[in-house]
Amino acid sequence: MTQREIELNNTARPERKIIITCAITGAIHTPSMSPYLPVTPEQIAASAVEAAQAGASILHLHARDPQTGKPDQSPQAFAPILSWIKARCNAVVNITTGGAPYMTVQERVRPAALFKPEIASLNMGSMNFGLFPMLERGTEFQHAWEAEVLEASRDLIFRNTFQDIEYVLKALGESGTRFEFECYDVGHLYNLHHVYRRGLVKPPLFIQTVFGILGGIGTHPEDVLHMKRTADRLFGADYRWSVLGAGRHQMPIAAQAAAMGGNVRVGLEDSLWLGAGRLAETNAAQVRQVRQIIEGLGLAVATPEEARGMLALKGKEAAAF
Ligand code: KMH
Ligand code: ZN
Repeated sequence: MTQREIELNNTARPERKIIITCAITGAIHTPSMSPYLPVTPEQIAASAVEAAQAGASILHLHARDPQTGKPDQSPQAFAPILSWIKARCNAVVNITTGGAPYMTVQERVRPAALFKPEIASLNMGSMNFGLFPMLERGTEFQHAWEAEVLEASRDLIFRNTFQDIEYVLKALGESGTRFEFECYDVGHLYNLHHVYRRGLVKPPLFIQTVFGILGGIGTHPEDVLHMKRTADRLFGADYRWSVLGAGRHQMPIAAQAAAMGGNVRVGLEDSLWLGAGRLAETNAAQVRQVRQIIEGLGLAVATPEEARGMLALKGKEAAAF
């Protein structure tokens, strides 16, 4: 494929639809940081359905302990969320295998291995994952674990070795589950290229380039360009590009990528904000905001069925929940 064809493939064209992923609750933020962070299974599921109604075609899911709000990667924590969502909307379900950075990969993979969703996340490299700057916000924490987890991130490696990556690929290999490849820095694109060249992952690769995690690449427009150019060079037409900007960088980075024909991820997992100093009250509010940006650019948002086609997914009924 020529450079020109690669550019055309990953550049905005009127017929190209943009996939909005919404990451509903995650494991980065803690309940005391925002009263709007969904915590219980009912809150997570209802917020996800609302985000889908607003235009998200993919729902990226984590679960939490309903009493403490601590990330909970047990399959039992996911089960009620999954059945509620499946009964109420047609969106693509994406289950995290990242869990929280302090969990083992064996623990992290369990819900996706059991429920065999259309998509699971796959983190493409080991890294520092510094959440401790959020201690400086003066939040009054309701639960002891919140400050402890943030503090512990000073000396924590989010472990995703080649062995771990292959472990996840093997655990989900037979399920037909495809991946959201989380790439937090340029080296992660090369790690993905390594497994791709070995034939362990199949195109089209859905690459989530992540900007602004302390330990990964920054949030400058040049960082976004560099990740895209590198992915273009390594994967050509064999990938679909998506972006996720952490915190206040969420919308500017989504706007930059959308203008370049990329797909976007929003949601309270990645940012608690809707504007400067203004907490987002729902996930749907962020979806509506990014949708306005996309449509303001003269582009269109993909439906779940269009997203399934673009990413070669197996279909909602093929999941095991
Ligand atoms: N929290 C994000 C920066 C995962 O769940 O596998 C990336 C993420 C990881 O969503
Ligand atoms: Zn996640």
